[in-house]
Amino acid sequence: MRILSGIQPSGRLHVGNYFGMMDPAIRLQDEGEAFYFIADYHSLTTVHSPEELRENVRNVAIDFLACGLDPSKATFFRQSDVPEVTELSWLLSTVTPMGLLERCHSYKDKTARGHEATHGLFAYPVLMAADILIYDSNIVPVGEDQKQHLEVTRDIALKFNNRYGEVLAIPEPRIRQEYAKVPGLDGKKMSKSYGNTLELFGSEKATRKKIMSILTDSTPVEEAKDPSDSIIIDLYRLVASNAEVEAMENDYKNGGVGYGDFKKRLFSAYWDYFEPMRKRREELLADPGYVDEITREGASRARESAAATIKRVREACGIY
Ligand code: AQP
Repeated sequence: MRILSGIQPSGRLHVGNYFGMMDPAIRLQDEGEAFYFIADYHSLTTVHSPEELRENVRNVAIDFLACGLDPSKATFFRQSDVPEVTELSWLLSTVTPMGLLERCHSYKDKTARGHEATHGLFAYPVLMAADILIYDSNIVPVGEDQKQHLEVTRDIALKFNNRYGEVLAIPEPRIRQEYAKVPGLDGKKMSKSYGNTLELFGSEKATRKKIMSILTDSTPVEEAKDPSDSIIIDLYRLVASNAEVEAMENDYKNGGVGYGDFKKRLFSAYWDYFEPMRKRREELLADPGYVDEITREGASRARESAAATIKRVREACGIY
């Protein structure tokens, strides 16, 4: 079984990325042949500074390894180190109906938020289909926001196979429902570009400040509060034990505890949860050559697999 997933170097990774994609991907590396990549071609649609892109790529590599990606089990590489993927993207675009892309929420959402309406942003799902199909992927662990793009990938693969024969494997998304859409500090989907994230490896001071600034209603300390509609509890649930969550829910219902106290508990649970990963990250930061070596080796393995698919696809289309 081939498992594939990618993450954009469009900013610092956050707990939404972690619970939606990184943690499931790390768990799956024991169950099949895992291919995980840093989607730098994709992030060019929103990151326009070369220095920032290089820095982001480096941080994503270090952060993913720190979180538990094991290069002896998973192939880890940069998308752009396998340029065959852009060739496949073109070949796929010749079978992709415009209507399929016009229906995609992500393009509308990003242009509505002020991102430039470029062809790259519009055609993003085709490159994503190529990312997945070029490695004959079976399972793709993603957050809920990528579900539609996975459906587009499947439609494109079926279109291609209808035209040229059974050339491409049809992938399945793997979405962990309980973490499908991690909320940001403002209650909207946590997203690098919304400025509402809880970073995985922010400094202690900045993280505490972010958590303490979560907006709450003005219910006084002594009064009961509603635990069913609380960002603090939603985030706490990600990093605390069931008993701790239950205790916080009871304190909400019983009154007598203020939001400031709940936020302190959230900070402390969050900080403890990522402590081992922070330590591992420090070690990786001290050994930059190691990280480069991992992604270089990963790229060479990924490229072998991509070359075999491209050969098959070219032959199917009549390009020799
Ligand atoms: N809030 C989230 N909850 C659950 N999963 C999430 N993912 C992202 N945000 C959440 C999942 O993380 C993986 C990598 O995402 P990405 O960085 O490649 O792009 P994205 O989904 O667009 O993430 P962002 O933070 O929202 O980035 P920007 O702001 O740059 O667009 C994906 O599997 C995604 O589902």
